[in-house]
Amino acid sequence: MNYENLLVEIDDDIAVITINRPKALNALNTAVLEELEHAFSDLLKRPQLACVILTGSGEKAFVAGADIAVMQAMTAVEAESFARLGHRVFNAIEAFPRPVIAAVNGFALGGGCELAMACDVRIAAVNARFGQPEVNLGVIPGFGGTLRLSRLVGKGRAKELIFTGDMVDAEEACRIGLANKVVSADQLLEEAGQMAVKIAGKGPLAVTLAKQAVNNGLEMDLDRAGYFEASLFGLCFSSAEQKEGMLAFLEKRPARFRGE
Ligand code: DAK
Repeated sequence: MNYENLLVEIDDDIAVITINRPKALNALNTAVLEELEHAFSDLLKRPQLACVILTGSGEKAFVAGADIAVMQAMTAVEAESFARLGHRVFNAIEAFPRPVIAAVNGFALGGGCELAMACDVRIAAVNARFGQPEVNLGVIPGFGGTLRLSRLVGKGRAKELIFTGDMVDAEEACRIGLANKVVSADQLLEEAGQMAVKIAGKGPLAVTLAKQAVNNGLEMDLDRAGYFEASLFGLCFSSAEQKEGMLAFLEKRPARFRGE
């Protein structure tokens, strides 16, 4: 499938999606959001897929936010529907059954930071900058930033970032839990690829269920989350991969989860 604003490369079991509007620092307009929604829904049709890497084109930006030129003239009704589209797409990425790694290659601001936070893991290039600068524009984060940032870095830090609109660099993002690791810009895709390959070698159902357990468990009280986790743990035992994983351990050999 060809897209106007995305590059999608699929190499066996790993997909790389690159948001490709470098002249506007990959800002998110309706077309980009709809294409992202379509691309992720298309990837659902590939049962062999192990992992997705999401990045931005160019050397400057992952995504510099929602497209300000588009938002500037919106009515309240249009703004609400734009925000709902963003929520729908980001929720689909968060719930995508395979891990999604954000390779943050520069500015991840506003909607760009929110997009990175909808991914499971954020690997930041040294030149990455994260922030929620919406208050500079007279709006609040509209694609889940108030929700996901406070869950990732805690309420106090999230409020500071959202109220001041300040950017943090990659090291600080890593220190506060917004990024998982910092790497040199020229190693970013390599590092993301290595993590994807590592994940691809694990039990695919186990990885999918682990993602569900973490994402859903965080929204439940501990009793319910524990019950949910136990159910998913039980479900693992209905799979061939649990048999293979445990047998391989006992036979002192690497597990073969993908029938190679
Ligand atoms: N939208 C549109 N174009 C953008 C853009 C953006 N977010 N960010 C950059 N660009 C464009 C610039 O206009 C410029 O275009 P030309 O002038 O060349 O045509 C080009 O990208 C290069 O940008 P600069 O010339 O500004 O590059 P610099 O290196 O000088 O600065 C920068 C880079 C990232 C610091 C700067 O571009 C910047 O501050 N950009 C805006 C960052 C920002 O404020 N991001 C947050 C956007 S607000 C909601 C739904 C969603 C949201 C809120 C509410 N509801 C509907 C309720 C989300 C809001 C946001 O994400």
